[in-house]
Amino acid sequence: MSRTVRIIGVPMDLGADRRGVDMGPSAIRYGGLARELNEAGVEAVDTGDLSIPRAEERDPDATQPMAGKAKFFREVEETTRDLTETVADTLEAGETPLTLGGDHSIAIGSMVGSARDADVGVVWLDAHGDYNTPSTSPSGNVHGMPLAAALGVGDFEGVDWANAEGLREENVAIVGLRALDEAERAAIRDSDVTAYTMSDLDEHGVTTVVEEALSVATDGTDGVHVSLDLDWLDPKTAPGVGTPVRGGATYREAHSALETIADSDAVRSVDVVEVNPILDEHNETAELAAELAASAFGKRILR
Ligand code: EXY
Ligand code: MN
Ligand code: MN
Ligand code: MN
Repeated sequence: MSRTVRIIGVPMDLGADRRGVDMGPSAIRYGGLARELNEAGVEAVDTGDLSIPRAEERDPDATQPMAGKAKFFREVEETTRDLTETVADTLEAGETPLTLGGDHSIAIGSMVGSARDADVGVVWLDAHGDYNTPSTSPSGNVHGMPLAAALGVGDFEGVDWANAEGLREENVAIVGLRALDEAERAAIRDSDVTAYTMSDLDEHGVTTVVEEALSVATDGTDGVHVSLDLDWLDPKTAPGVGTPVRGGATYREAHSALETIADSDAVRSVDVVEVNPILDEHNETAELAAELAASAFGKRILR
């Protein structure tokens, strides 16, 4: 039986400093997402975009319910609640959610929704750890916090809308890390999250590292949530992102990683985030995002 993938656009830019990432879902669709998914042999249906408030109409500091700083916290909560329902309903209907960002704060909703009625592991492909909390964040930008939020770390403990019920640190693997803030580094080291840096990729190769990450994420779980931040790739290959960091995954490493993930047959839900068309060159980062999503669902040259 072929898989039905439901595309959910989340044009969210309130979790990041650079405007433009809200155009990501359109750019990825324009970059050939539906065609790519069909070539992967899945049926693609498109829900359209969730509605996101405009930054100009909101006060970033209106709600700060905890210590520290988290800009647009109320709006992030609204969007998270909305996406949580959409993702959970999609899974309940027997379909696979593919959430298009938008900034990475949207992954809170996709993880909470995916792990509502199931035990879920996470493979997090990102230059960054996204493990800050409002108290540790140097920027106050929630796109640097989604993993900590979903895992209930620090200030996020007991924040019901942000905590992913069926997700445990032991089943989270970050792959491709190369930029961490000081407090984030300590928090990840103290946690039961497994973190693979770019040096691990250098040393062992992408396939081995991703296979290990998958064994972390599938251990005792019902499936895997894959969160692909395009800044995981090297900025030469994926220039259209708001927080580029040199020394990332190459084009072939990225394809290989997502193909390995598809081979596991464990994919439950997927995010593709942080594509910023304003910073992109000829939509190439958005096209790459579409290609990599298809690889995650099994697209192969000989198929
Ligand atoms: N660690 C930095 C912060 O928390 O502000 C940068 C976070 C960037 C998050 C990106 C998208 O993955
Ligand atoms: Mn990220
Ligand atoms: Mn990132
Ligand atoms: Mn291949």
